[in-house]
Amino acid sequence: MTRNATQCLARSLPDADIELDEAFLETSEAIRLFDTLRTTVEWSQHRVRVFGREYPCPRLSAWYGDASAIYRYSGQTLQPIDWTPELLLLKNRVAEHCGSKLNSVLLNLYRDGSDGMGWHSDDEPELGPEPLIASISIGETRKFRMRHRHRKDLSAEAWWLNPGSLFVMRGTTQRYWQHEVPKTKRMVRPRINLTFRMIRQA
Ligand SMILES: O=C(O)CCC(=O)C(=O)O
Ligand SMILES: [Mn+2]
Repeated sequence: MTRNATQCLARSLPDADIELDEAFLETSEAIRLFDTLRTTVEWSQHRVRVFGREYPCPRLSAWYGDASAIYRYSGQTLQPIDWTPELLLLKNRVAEHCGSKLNSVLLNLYRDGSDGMGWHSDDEPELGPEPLIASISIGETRKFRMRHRHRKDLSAEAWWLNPGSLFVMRGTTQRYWQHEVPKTKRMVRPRINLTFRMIRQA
């Protein structure tokens, strides 16, 4: 789909470079992709290390990509699963849209409102100093929030990420901002998020 002024919403945040395309995927494609990924992706519950203790992440995840895209984060080493045809096609479309090379994708399945992702930045060394993170949402619409890491005078920002949307973060966004997907007490259906990334080996 071609970009136009109504679909591409960029909120200007200091020290950040972000862009939201609310209709990157057609509605029917977003529905079909959700059903395919829900049943074919090798979902597992990753673990996270916090202050030396390990906890199961409140969501299911999967790491796909080129064989070289080994990702170390939160005390774990993720070995990529080989691209499926639909993930590879989607990765190539996103890379072309962003004008950037991408070699991997982290998928997250938020089964209900008790699944979420806490405040963090995607700033692991293998992503490089100014990583591009390109995030597609399908399934339930969930809130996505950002807060500046140092500037307490700035309030947190929130977006509702609709199915089919593409949210892109570039440049210094990860250095200065954190993001989260808060848990919710509302009854919500499952959501899948795909964050395409470029892993650079040291
Ligand atoms: O689910 C989302 O929208 C965000 C996912 C995310 O931040 C991540 O995978 O690092
Ligand atoms: Mn993230």
